[in-house]
Amino acid sequence: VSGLLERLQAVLGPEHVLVDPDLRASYETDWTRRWTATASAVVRPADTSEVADVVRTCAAAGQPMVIRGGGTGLVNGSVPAAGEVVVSLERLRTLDAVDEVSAQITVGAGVTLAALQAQVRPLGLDFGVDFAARDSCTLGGMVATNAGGERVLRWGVTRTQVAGIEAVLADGTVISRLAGLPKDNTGYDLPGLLAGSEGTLAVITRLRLRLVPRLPARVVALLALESVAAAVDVVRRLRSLASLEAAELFLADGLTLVRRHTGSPAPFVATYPVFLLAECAARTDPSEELLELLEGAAEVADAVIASDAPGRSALWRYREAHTESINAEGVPVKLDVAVPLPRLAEAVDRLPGVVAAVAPGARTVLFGHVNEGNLHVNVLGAPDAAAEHAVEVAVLELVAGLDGSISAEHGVGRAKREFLRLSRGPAEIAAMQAIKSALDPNGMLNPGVLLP
Ligand code: 2HG
Ligand code: ZN
Repeated sequence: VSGLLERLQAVLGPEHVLVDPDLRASYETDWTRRWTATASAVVRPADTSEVADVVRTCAAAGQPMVIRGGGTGLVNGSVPAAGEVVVSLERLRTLDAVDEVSAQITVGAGVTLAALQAQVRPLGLDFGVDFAARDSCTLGGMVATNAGGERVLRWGVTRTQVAGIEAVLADGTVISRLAGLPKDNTGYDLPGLLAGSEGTLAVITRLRLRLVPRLPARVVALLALESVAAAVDVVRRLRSLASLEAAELFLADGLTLVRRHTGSPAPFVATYPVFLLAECAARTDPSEELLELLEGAAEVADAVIASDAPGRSALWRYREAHTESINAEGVPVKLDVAVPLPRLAEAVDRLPGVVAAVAPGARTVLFGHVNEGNLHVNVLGAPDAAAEHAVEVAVLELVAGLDGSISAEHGVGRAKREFLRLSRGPAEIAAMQAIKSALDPNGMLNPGVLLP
């Protein structure tokens, strides 16, 4: 290893090869704090050509690498497992000028979502994907994991926003496709393949991204409901509004937890079991069409509406503060599943029971993105590692039995690798393995992530 470190120092400069344990520490875990292991070193290349040098140098030495963006992942996908070199892309922060003619922008993999938003919003444009980790998560990681978030019902997942990619393959060669042509039928869609590949096929270094119009008039409604079935039915009708942009679910116990952690006031005088947060956005004020639709919705027991920015963010805080509020109570088992929308209410109904059966006394907090049938299952207080594993098995088998997915948006990582077979058949897994072997025959990139 020491010869390798010297070569990496020669390539990047000693200040960008971190070997000191204190300097490495923050790169050796993710937002769950559930997984940590030691890296041989953390390297911080500055651009595509330095990434290529790092990959070539490590590959020549047979040294596996873990690729890291903002470190906000939740599935042990960007954490070393056994002495890998962590390749942090945080210095790849170039933000090109917005191409307003095409409504596209080229960015470095290390640009944060918030920095991208700050660059494009003053021009009346926006990025179609948004979620609570925006200040820390990076575009490279978002594309590598095909992140979802809160605007998917309107604009689609991250893969949909990718118009081109530059990436370093496992042997250090560079593929670059950044012209951003919306129509380009010249063979395999490599950017589409790399999106969601979780760093196992190549290191994404630059991205050509599609932008959407920044819709200035917005209204948020927080609705109190008696059941998840009612929430699903309200969302079915809200979809008739072209302005609908988000439809998020949380429950009474999640609200209590968030209020305890944030100090936010109760949104309603009475207590309710289920809450739906809906946002509409348009060029002109969508409040009236939203209110008109809600007046006809008998299931809505109570509602708070906000169209000014502070009022909207106060309502969003109830939903977005779930992750940090849960983390404040302990290290949860985090699962991120999807079921077909007609079965969402059944899933919410059955999940706490299957968890309690294998981890008595544990607390199950459920919230998520209604329209995609996407539920975040956070379980606090499982007594030991065996119980945590039993929780994972129970939840993911229930979800598979409902024709769902074991990962709706966070990805597989190492955390859910053993469960991949619940969502993908043997032929599909073999096809994925063939692609991995073709592009990374020696297993240099993110070993152990995604594939068994
Ligand atoms: C969200 O929707 C994220 O806020 C995180 O996907 C979910 O912490 C979680 O479980
Ligand atoms: Zn989510």
